[in-house]
Amino acid sequence: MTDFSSITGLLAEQAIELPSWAFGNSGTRFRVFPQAGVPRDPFEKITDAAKVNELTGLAPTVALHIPWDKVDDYGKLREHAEGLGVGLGTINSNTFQDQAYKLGSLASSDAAVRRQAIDHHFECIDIMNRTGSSDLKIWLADGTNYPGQDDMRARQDRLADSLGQIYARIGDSQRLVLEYKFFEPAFYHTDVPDWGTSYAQVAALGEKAFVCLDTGHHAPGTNIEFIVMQLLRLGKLGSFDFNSRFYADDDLIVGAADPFQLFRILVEVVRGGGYGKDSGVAFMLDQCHNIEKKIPGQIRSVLNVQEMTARALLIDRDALGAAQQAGDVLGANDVLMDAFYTDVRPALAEWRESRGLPANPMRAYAESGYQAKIEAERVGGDQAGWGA
Ligand code: LRH
Ligand code: MN
Ligand code: MN
Repeated sequence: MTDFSSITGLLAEQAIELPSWAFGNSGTRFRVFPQAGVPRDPFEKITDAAKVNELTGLAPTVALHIPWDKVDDYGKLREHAEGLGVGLGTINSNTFQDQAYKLGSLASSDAAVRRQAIDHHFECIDIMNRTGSSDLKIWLADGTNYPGQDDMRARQDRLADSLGQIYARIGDSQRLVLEYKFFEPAFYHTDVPDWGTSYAQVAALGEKAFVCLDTGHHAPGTNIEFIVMQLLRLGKLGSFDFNSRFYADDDLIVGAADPFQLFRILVEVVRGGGYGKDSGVAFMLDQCHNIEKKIPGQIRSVLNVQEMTARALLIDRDALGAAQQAGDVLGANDVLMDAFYTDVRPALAEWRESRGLPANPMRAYAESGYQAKIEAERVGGDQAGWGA
């Protein structure tokens, strides 16, 4: 197996964007459980995200969701972030909460509704220009609940037209990433249900448009690493929304439900050139911590990604290639599993310390007194967005 010391340079390049909404109150459609100490505004969400970065060195940017993170002065928000050593990242649009979008947004049959949704994206691009963000992430709740409810083909055409108008505003150093999800909130058909549809739409837009793969957005049993391989092969994997799930879009801590799947995904990321600061593939979390505390939830998440990345980087690629070439079925599988079963935690702890980071960021947070401080100081924390 590859030696740990030979992968630290690559590990040092790891950057995982945190979602601002992970720090706010959240829940399911049955119940939101408010927690003490949650942020009262976008500034405090960024303060918490910066804490995660301070203790892990892994999370240099924070994704915003508009309008959840709407502020009067984005320059001030940016300064606040930069003062804490982090930057503002992806801008996520939201066309799933306004009543106007009941029957869809960019794919709606109502031209006025499409106009409203397109204008919302123009506003998001204006915000990106002020925050210095490079990615506009679009996820659409568009779809239908009943067969025959609307013309699926016409919806696809309207979607293409709306996306084209938004794409025309994307700056030279900006990107549009289109996220797919197989169902929910629409239950019969969804307008961007899978990677193929997202790929078809972004390929038609041009070279600044990419696919976003949210790991929780597939049917059970889907081979997600195959999709990762294919999108990298096609040069269209723009970003990940990492989380884990047992059943549907559970938004649990990444690597919690199926660590082996996370490993297999990262193996394909590394294999396909999707890892590293110049890869063009953005790593993000998209999670909610409904019952656990938010900040340690995020720390656990970035550490899980780091641990699995280390294991994926440890694979002896030469031995793997030789076994594959020789048709050695079990030998090739052994090479992969050797890396998967390697406990990288002690080596990572030592390496963190050598870089002035806490060996155990979870413990460092628990001992920092930060949680008690925010619980005492902040009263009336914000919803993550849902049920607000
Ligand atoms: C949709 C989604 C999308 C949204 C986020 C809050 O399920 O994954 O990325 O922006 O949740
Ligand atoms: Mn997502
Ligand atoms: Mn989701």
